[in-house]
Amino acid sequence: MTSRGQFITFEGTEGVGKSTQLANAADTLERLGIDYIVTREPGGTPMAEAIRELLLAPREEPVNDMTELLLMFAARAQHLHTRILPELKAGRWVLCDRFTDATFAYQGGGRGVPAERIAQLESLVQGDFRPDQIILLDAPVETGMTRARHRGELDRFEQEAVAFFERIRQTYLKRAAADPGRYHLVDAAQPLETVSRDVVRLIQGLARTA
Ligand code: Z5A
Repeated sequence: MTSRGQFITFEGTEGVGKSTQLANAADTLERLGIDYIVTREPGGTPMAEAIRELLLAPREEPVNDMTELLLMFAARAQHLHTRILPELKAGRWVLCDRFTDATFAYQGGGRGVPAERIAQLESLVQGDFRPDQIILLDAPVETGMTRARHRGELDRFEQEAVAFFERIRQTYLKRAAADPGRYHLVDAAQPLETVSRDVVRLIQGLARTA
């Protein structure tokens, strides 16, 4: 019987290096001969990617917090049930750039939606399903912003002020402190080679114990 794959998510504020370290983790799994897929939220399927475009596009019309929250979970329901769960069941590891921790951090910490509301939607969409391991890349907000903002036009989230991202960072850190068995805090302010080395070691450790 094929054993279920591991669901590993990468979290953190803007520009901390999630995409870079996800690629590094994928290379590590490749070298270890472990089957995996790489995906992201919001997104990961054609329909969920269409919802991502709706969510990220800057627009004149103010976006209601509940609209944003429900669209995040609509995209997640599609991604989880049509892609993530089948891949895990087939024995592949799933490396995902953001998941529900981002909702607690951005819509909860950032926008101020009560965590209990988010937890209700989490149960509705996911049942008991949660990431096996969460790699939280942490760096001062300005460090990430400086790294990310060479890219030109800012999306709707990137247009927010530093204080918004500060609340997000603190929410992530609190969640990590409350569940140290599942969260792996990586100091993402270090030079790229050092962060990459830390992530390789982490993934190697997870592969040994999976
Ligand atoms: N969102 C939400 O609100 N609620 C939710 O539930 C979910 C998401 C799931 C899209 O996310 C937006 O959706 C996001 C939150 C919201 N908005 N924001 N902000 P996204 O993940 O696609 O967008 P992002 O957070 O803005 O990611 P990013 O800007 O692409 O950053 P990153 O992936 O963390 O960083 P990177 O691309 O790997 O690295 C950025 C640059 O820094 C790049 O040039 C690297 O070469 C460089 N880098 C990386 N590491 C280092 C180190 N250690 N030193 C120096 N330079 C480095």
